[in-house]
Amino acid sequence: MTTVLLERKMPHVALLRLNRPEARNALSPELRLELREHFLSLSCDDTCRAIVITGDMRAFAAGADIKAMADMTPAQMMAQGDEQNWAAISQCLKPVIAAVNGYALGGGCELAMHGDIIVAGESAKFGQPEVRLGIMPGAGGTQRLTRSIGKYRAMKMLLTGSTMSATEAHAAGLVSEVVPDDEVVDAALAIASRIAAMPPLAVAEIKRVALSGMDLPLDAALMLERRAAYLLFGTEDKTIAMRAFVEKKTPTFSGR
Ligand code: DAK
Repeated sequence: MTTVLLERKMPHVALLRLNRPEARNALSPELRLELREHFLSLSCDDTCRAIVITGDMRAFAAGADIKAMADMTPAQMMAQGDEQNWAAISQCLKPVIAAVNGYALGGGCELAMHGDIIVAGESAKFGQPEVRLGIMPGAGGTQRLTRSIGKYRAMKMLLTGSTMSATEAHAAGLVSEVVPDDEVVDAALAIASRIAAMPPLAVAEIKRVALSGMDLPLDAALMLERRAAYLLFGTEDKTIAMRAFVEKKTPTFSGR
């Protein structure tokens, strides 16, 4: 069975649906591989300018597949090379919007945090319950959660395995927008569609600089920003956009 479904519902937007509803979309090794293949292929697909990733109404994803991990040794875990699967997502320069309904736990919460924007349904729940299984997050949970919501709220979740509601996650800065449960995917697609209408090179540079800059000292990050900003003055889309503004027309971007 295909564990990740790709839908193209609107121009330039790809929708990836995790498809293991019977296992609350637990991230099996097969699913992680399929996800990686989709991201690698969408990354170099010029017809895709934004990616929405979602699960179903009960679960975005309930984490790594515990049944598949239960008997694994450290060597087997390492041999899986799971970091390559996650890198395909984190290194994708197309904006990624996570549309979260239901549970986003463990690797599921980490997957949502690989998104640039997180849209959550009112009933969504976020958490890193790995500690209860005697393990810990391994796909960025201790780092991305702490950087998103701060040490004290993150530590409470990481050390107790407690969950956060969508409203709490929004207040803490983990979620971009909370909407009624049945509007989550449409809201995410609407954001993706707005982004897809922007000049793609500008979008890619903004994503690259915003994310890379977060890990740099401010001076270096500002330098990176300036260089990228200068670079965009050389694009065809900058000329198209500024001319359209002056002539009061709607621009159509070339992606060059
Ligand atoms: N893995 C496998 N199966 C799962 C699952 C999971 N994470 N979550 C749910 N399922 C399965 C259940 O076993 C059940 O299967 P059957 O019994 O029907 O065969 C089915 O999905 C329905 O689950 P429930 O009956 O429990 O459904 P409920 O709606 O009552 O509860 C729940 C939903 C999500 C609250 C509950 O299922 C639950 O607590 N699930 C486990 C959540 C969890 O602990 N997640 C963290 C997993 S550990 C690493 C990278 C990443 C990671 C580790 C290392 N490296 C690179 C080193 C990540 C680790 C994790 O994510």
